[in-house]
Amino acid sequence: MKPATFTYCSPSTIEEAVKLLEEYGDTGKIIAGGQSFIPILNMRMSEPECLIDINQINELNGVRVEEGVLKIGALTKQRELEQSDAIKIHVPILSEATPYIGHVQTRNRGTVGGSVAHADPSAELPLCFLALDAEIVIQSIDGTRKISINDFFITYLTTEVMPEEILTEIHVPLSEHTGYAFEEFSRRHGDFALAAVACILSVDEIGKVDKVRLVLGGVDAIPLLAEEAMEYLAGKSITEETIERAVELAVKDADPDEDLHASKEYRVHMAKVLTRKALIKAYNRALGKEV
Ligand SMILES: Cc1cc2nc3c(=O)[nH]c(=O)nc-3n(C[C@@H](O)[C@H](O)[C@H](O)COP(=O)(O)OP(=O)(O)OC[C@H]3O[C@@H](n4cnc5c(N)ncnc54)[C@H](O)[C@@H]3O)c2cc1C
Repeated sequence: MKPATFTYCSPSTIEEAVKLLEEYGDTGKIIAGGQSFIPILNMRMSEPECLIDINQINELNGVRVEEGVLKIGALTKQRELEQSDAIKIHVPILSEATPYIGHVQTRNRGTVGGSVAHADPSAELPLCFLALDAEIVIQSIDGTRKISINDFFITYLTTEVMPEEILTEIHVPLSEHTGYAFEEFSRRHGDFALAAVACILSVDEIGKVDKVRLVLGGVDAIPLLAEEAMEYLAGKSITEETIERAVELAVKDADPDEDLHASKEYRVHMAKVLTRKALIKAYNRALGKEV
């Protein structure tokens, strides 16, 4: 199928883009990398009156560090994230997770902001940004607002970004001596994950867990922040016993859909296996050990 007819606009500044978004409201849609939206248009699951192509807005591009915060422009390509030295140094979980996103070809087009705004619950970047406790920057003609990623995802493919708004940046607070791990299982390389886990963990001077953020993907309508497991682990040593308990707590609220790729039980089982692996890897990295 081909998309329904639309007007094509290509603003070159954020100001022009938000004016268009305001003008068209519900009937205007942003296109970034098009890797998710073009199929949606072709299947006529969305029939916008105006397609607002943000690819000419240079100010939405790039990665920079400012005052202890890593700022990633929404239009930054996933491939750039994968190859960025700043990301490898400051936020290595993103370097570990990005190669799982589709294929080199899709990562060359697909954008960081597009992945976060699209909000697929199996997508790698939303999981990582939730584990990293990121802030999402959103703009409209009324100005800019920041929202914690903890409050950003509403349900499948639905976020706090309103029709008249554009996601402009993702801010990640930087912290030193932090362990990290990203684990994923899919049937074939490049497929969306059947289950995935992102973990950020730091230890105190005697090796007990100081802070931990643990996020499960593919097991709910949104990336699942495993809060009970996080609370349980804080202040504890990582042992066989604490890991087993944390794994059980992490999947307590998991409620995955069943589809032709996997049953509910299988997804939960994989989430447990991956949570265990991620916790051990992140803990060892926090201790400075090779993994
Ligand atoms: C073969 C294939 C395999 C894939 N595998 C994976 C995978 O394993 N993991 C994964 O995470 N993804 C995967 N994807 C999707 C990924 O490639 C997309 O890049 C991503 O989902 C969307 O990013 P995009 O820039 O292409 O956004 P688009 O497709 O252009 O847009 C997606 C949605 O986000 C909105 N949007 C985009 N940018 C903004 C913005 N700045 N502000 C507000 N709204 C915005 C659009 O309006 C649209 O609703 C795959 C895609 C393909 C084709």
